[in-house]
Parts: sequence; structure tokens; C-alpha cells
Amino acid sequence: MRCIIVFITLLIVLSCGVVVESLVRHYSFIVLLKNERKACGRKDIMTVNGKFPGPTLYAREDDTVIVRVTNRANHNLTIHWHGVRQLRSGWADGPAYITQCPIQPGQNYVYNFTLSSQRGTLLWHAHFSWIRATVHGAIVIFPKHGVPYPFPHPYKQKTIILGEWWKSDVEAMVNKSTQLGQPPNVSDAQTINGHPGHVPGCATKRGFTLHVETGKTYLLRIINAALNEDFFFKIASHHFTIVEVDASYTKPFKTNTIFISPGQTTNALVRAHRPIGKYLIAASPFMDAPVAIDNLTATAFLRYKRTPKNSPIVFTHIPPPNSTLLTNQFTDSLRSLNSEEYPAKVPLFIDHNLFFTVGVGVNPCETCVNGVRLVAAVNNVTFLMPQISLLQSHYYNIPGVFTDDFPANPPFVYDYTGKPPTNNQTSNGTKVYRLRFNSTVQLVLQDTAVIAPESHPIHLHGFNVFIVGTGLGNFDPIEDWKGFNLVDPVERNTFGVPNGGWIAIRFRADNPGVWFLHCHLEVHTTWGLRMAFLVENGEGPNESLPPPPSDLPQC
Ligand SMILES: *[C@@H]1O[C@H](CO)[C@@H](O)[C@H](O)[C@H]1NC(C)=O
Ligand SMILES: *[C@@H]1O[C@H](CO)[C@@H](O)[C@H](O)[C@H]1NC(C)=O
Ligand SMILES: *[C@@H]1O[C@H](CO)[C@@H](O)[C@H](O)[C@H]1NC(C)=O
Ligand SMILES: *[C@@H]1O[C@H](CO)[C@@H](O)[C@H](O)[C@H]1NC(C)=O
Ligand SMILES: *[C@@H]1O[C@H](CO)[C@@H](O)[C@H](O)[C@H]1NC(C)=O
Ligand SMILES: *[C@@H]1O[C@H](CO)[C@@H](O)[C@H](O)[C@H]1NC(C)=O
Ligand SMILES: *[C@@H]1O[C@H](CO)[C@@H](O)[C@H](O)[C@H]1NC(C)=O
Ligand SMILES: *[C@@H]1O[C@H](CO)[C@@H](O)[C@H](O)[C@H]1NC(C)=O
Ligand SMILES: *[C@@H]1O[C@H](CO)[C@@H](O)[C@H](O)[C@H]1NC(C)=O
Ligand SMILES: *[C@@H]1O[C@H](CO)[C@@H](O)[C@H](O)[C@H]1NC(C)=O
Ligand SMILES: *[C@@H]1O[C@H](CO)[C@@H](O)[C@H](O)[C@H]1NC(C)=O
Ligand SMILES: [Cu+2]
Repeated sequence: MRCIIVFITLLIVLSCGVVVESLVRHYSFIVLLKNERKACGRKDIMTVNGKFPGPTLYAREDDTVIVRVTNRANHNLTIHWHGVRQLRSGWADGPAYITQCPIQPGQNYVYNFTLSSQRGTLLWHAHFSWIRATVHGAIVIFPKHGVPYPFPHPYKQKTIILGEWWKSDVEAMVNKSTQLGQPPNVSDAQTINGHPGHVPGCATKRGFTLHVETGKTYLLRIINAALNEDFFFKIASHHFTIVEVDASYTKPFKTNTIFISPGQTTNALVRAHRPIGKYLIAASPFMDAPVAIDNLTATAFLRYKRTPKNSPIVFTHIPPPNSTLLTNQFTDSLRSLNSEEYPAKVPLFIDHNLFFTVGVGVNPCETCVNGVRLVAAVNNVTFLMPQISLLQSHYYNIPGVFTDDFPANPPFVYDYTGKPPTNNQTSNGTKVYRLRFNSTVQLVLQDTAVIAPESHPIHLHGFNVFIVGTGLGNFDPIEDWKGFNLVDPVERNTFGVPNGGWIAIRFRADNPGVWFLHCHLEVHTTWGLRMAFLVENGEGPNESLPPPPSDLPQC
């Protein structure tokens, strides 16, 4: 016993002596028009520091990160730190017209935030229009000094960013489709770390290669930075041990197929235990609704050290896009680690019991192609972007920007997934739902069959949520509630509403500010599948939003 105490004391002394304080890490992001790699016949793309994908932001848990963003491109933009809790730093969250006005061409803004009690993989991306198509990158948060991973320490770590590629100018394309009221074009290729692999008319000189050594274990930090594509991710003849999603540790489980939606991250251990050789890595799309997708598969290779040149490639079966079963197998296997060190603090008593329908609709539009415009809505409200940010309007009490009457339930009850009403129009507004500081929320998100049912990866800013239940058909508030997992549900910031089904989440509103909730398929966000929560201040400065930084962009 004495030994252990001495040992523990030593550790404390050691760690106190070496590193006590967290660091402040400075980054400079210069957004410009540049193409370091002329893939797929496209000239200048908007990038950060000339890189696609952009630079990785490395930090440790509890570090403060300062990123000076300089806009040298020809478009308004903002940067969002996707999944960073932003405790009392809502001014640094980033979504345009929600927490800040855009950084206009020629302007700067310094994002200043602390990575409180978070470790794992997240991503950053532009949060204005569709600019995140090429303006995105990884956030890697290491555990505090001396704190091990709750899984075997990997030999090496690699970041894998999945994305999409358009041959034409994405902003011009989305602008046009909005004017016409039509669906925007799908991408021309998918990418793995910026490379599409073997795509006709789209070949890059090099592809991405994951170099491995026999017998070693690698930690892959996989990020879906695509605008509109859910992905299956596979490595031929190898399996993954999933250990973390969205910067929350999970109970480890084995799978040979990862399912990952836009905005989600997955950490997986891969052991190089096969004969030396070259193995296919594939990112292929998932879509189980009658919706056009880019159905190409991005490819890369895992290559063992000492693999002979021209050695044959080991291939893998690519799941068909409509493999719903595979997505369910993956998401149903996810559980919080829920250990002593990393407990799952699921709210057990609920203050706000909310039920939101999510789906698409069709509104009249005189100037559009068929006289109609495709829209999307939450509780039948198509969210209209305000002219100045909601957070500024809230903080300075500027009237007329938003109303706080976002409905807790849809306007009327119907058979959401079975027989939708014949009227497929939506209402609109800039509405928020108000929450008291530290109140608890249960939110059931219900897909609708208006036009057609479809899955929606929903992202909530400012919080992690627990996924306590999910199912097909219409949510039954009596029966379905009984099956909720309140012990070790997975904790995420981006969660999928299944096609023709529902998902139930819980969170504690312990972060004052205005927090965006939206579909992370950019096409649906653009159509209006978005709303915001306004979390009031609590007592004293520790529970209140501080004043904005002096360089906050103005509209
Ligand atoms: C970042 O914010 C902290 C307070 O939250 C402040 O003390 C510090 O000066 C800020 N740093 C910069 C570079 O703005
Ligand atoms: C969108 O199109 C309109 C009309 O053609 C044009 O005035 C505007 O500059 C375009 N905006 C962008 C961001 O391309
Ligand atoms: C969409 O794709 C079609 C066919 O690939 C192309 O002709 C059209 O110009 C694209 N539209 C826009 C707005 O880029
Ligand atoms: C992929 O999409 C194209 C165009 O929409 C279609 O012609 C093709 O059959 C699709 N391929 C697969 C494998 O679904
Ligand atoms: C998936 O699509 C294929 C080809 O369109 C079809 O034959 C198959 O029945 C579909 N599978 C499911 C589960 O819907
Ligand atoms: C929307 O509803 C109208 C009226 O019921 C119907 O005519 C139209 O076909 C519907 N549109 C779609 C895309 O389903
Ligand atoms: C949505 O709102 C529109 C406009 O108010 C209304 O006509 C329609 O019936 C509503 N639909 C649903 C499903 O609530
Ligand atoms: C919002 O709804 C009103 C009332 O239905 C309608 O007149 C207006 O055109 C809509 N605005 C937009 C941008 O859809
Ligand atoms: C929030 O509420 C919980 C449960 O009532 C309580 O334990 C906790 O101390 C509260 N936190 C704050 C910051 O008030
Ligand atoms: C605010 O938080 C700091 C640091 O956690 C703590 O030292 C201080 O006592 C708190 N102040 C109040 C008023 O709760
Ligand atoms: C850029 O943002 C400013 C401030 O909101 C706005 O006035 C301007 O119209 C925006 N420009 C474009 C091209 O969206
Ligand atoms: Cu969606």
C-alpha cells in the first residue's frame, strides 16, 4: 500500500514538475484561392494555407487554441470547430449568422477557445454556404500529459479525411441551383486525403498510401468532411477495432466496415497482421432513398513494408449504396466507454421533452423551374438566415432578428413515415427554442415521408448528446421510451436520423449561448433543415457568456 502511495505521489510530483499548465497554441489560417494539386481538371480552389485538405490542428486536452483567420479569398466565410464544446466561448463557434457575421474578403478574425475535458479526433470546416467543400481539416486532441489512452498505445497514428470533389466552381453551382429551386449537382468524385484514386477523367498522379509494418498496430483518425455523402470505409482483409467516435471513447468493438456520416469522426485501431502486400482501402457512398448521389468509390492503398514492386492488389467487396443493414450494425454496436475515468453522465430527469420532425418539402416559387422550390424543415419551419448573427442579437438585445417561439412539437400529428399529408408545403421563420441554464433536454428527431423519407445526419453545436434510442417508423412515446439505454449510450455531436425512423437524444444545457442544430448534408441545410437553441445565462460569470472579442466581424 505504502509503495502505491509513494508511486502515486511520485507521478503527481513528476507530472506537476514537468507540465502543470496547459499550453496556448497559435495557428495562422490564411484562406486563399490556390490549387496545389490539379486533380480532376479544376484550377483554383479555396484552401487554408494552400492545402487540400487543410492543415491539422494538434493540441492537448485543456489547451487553449488561438487561430488567426485571414480571408484572402473572394468570398465571405467563417470557420467552425466541429465538435469543440466551446464552453462559454460561443463567439468562437463559427456558423455564419448564428454566432458571428462572416469574415469578409480582406478581413481577419481570431478564434480563441479552450479544449476543456475533450480528447480525440474532431474536424474544422468553413461554415458559410458550401465553402467547406475544400476548406476543412482535422483537429487532433491528445490526452493530457501522462494520461494514457484507454486502449493499447498504437505504434503510429494516421489521419484519414474523406471528402468530395467538384470539377466546377461549387459556389456558382449551388447559387444556380438555389435560383432554379432544383437539387444541386452531386460531386464528381470522392476523395481520401485529397485523392480520388482510380476515377475516370479524375486521376491524380499519386494516391494516398497508408504505409504499415508487420505486427504493428495503427490508430486511424477517420473524418468524414464530405458535404453530402455518408460513407462506408473498408480496408481489404483487415478489421477495425473502434475505440472512439466524435472525441468520446467507446467500448471497443470489431468490424470490417465503418459507417461514417458528414461531420462524424471515428478512431479505429488496425493491426497489420496479414501477409505483406498491397491492400485496397475504399470509401464508398451510402444512400437508401431514391436520391441522386455521387456513387463513385474513392480508393487508396495499405502497403506493408518490404512489399515487392508490382505485387498484386488485394481487393475487397464494396457494399452497395443501399446497405442499410450495415449502417445499423455499426451504429447499434456503439456504446460509451462509461468507465470510472470517463463516465456517461446521461441526464435522468428531463426538463424539456421535445419532438421535432425533420424532412423536405416543396414550396411555390414563381421564378423557379417548375414553379416550385425544394425546401427542408424542422417541425415544418424552414429556417431563414438572419442578416446579423443570432448571438449578437441575443447579447445586445437587438430586436426583430429572431423570435423564441420555435415549437416543441410539429403543428399537427400525422402518420409521419407512412401517409404524409398531401400538402407538402412548409412555413418559415427565424425561430429559436429557449432553454434555461443547466436544464435537461430530451429530443426525439422524427424523419418524415413528405416527398420521400431519407436519413439525416444531424449536428448540434456546443454540446455532446447521448443517443438513448433509435427505431423505425413513428416514435411511440410510451412503448419506445421503455427501451432507452440510459446506462452507456454513445456520446456524439453528429447523429443519424434513420430513413423512415427516429432517434432520441439527451443533453444538459450547461453552455450559455446560441447553438445551431442542422442536417450535416449541406444540401438539406441550404434548403432550411436547421434551427437554433438559445441557452440563457446562469448565475455569475462562470455560467454566463462573456462579451464578444473586439475583432468580432460586423455585418
Ligand atoms: C483568449 O481568451 C482569453 C480569455 O478567455 C484571454 O485571456 C486571452 O487574452 C485571449 N487571447 C487572445 C490572443 O485573444
Ligand atoms: C449568384 O448568382 C447571382 C446572379 O447570377 C450573382 O449576382 C451572384 O454574384 C452569385 N453569387 C455567387 C456567390 O456566386
Ligand atoms: C451540373 O452538371 C451538369 C452535367 O454534369 C452540367 O452540365 C451542369 O453545368 C452542372 N451545373 C452546374 C450549375 O454546375
Ligand atoms: C451511378 O450513377 C450513375 C449516374 O447516376 C448511373 O448511371 C450508374 O448506374 C450508377 N452506378 C451504380 C453502381 O449504381
Ligand atoms: C439495393 O439495390 C439493388 C439494386 O438496385 C436492389 O437489387 C436491392 O434489392 C436493393 N437492396 C435493398 C436492401 O433495398
Ligand atoms: C406536393 O403536393 C402537391 C399537392 O398535393 C402535389 O401536386 C405535388 O406533386 C407534390 N410534390 C411532390 C414533389 O411530391
Ligand atoms: C406546414 O406549414 C404549411 C404552411 O403553414 C401548411 O400549409 C402545412 O399544412 C404544414 N404542414 C405540416 C405537415 O405541418
Ligand atoms: C415565408 O413564408 C411566407 C408566408 O407563407 C411567404 O410569403 C414567404 O415567401 C416565405 N419566404 C421564404 C423566403 O420562403
Ligand atoms: C446542474 O444540475 C445538476 C443536477 O441538478 C447539478 O448536479 C449541477 O450541480 C448543476 N450544475 C450547475 C453548474 O449548476
Ligand atoms: C469560477 O470558476 C473558477 C475556476 O473554476 C473558480 O475558481 C471560481 O471560484 C468560480 N467562481 C464562482 C463565482 O463560482
Ligand atoms: C458578405 O457578408 C456581408 C455581411 O453580412 C454582406 O453584407 C454581404 O452581402 C456578403 N456578401 C456576399 C457575397 O454574400
Ligand atoms: Cu438531411
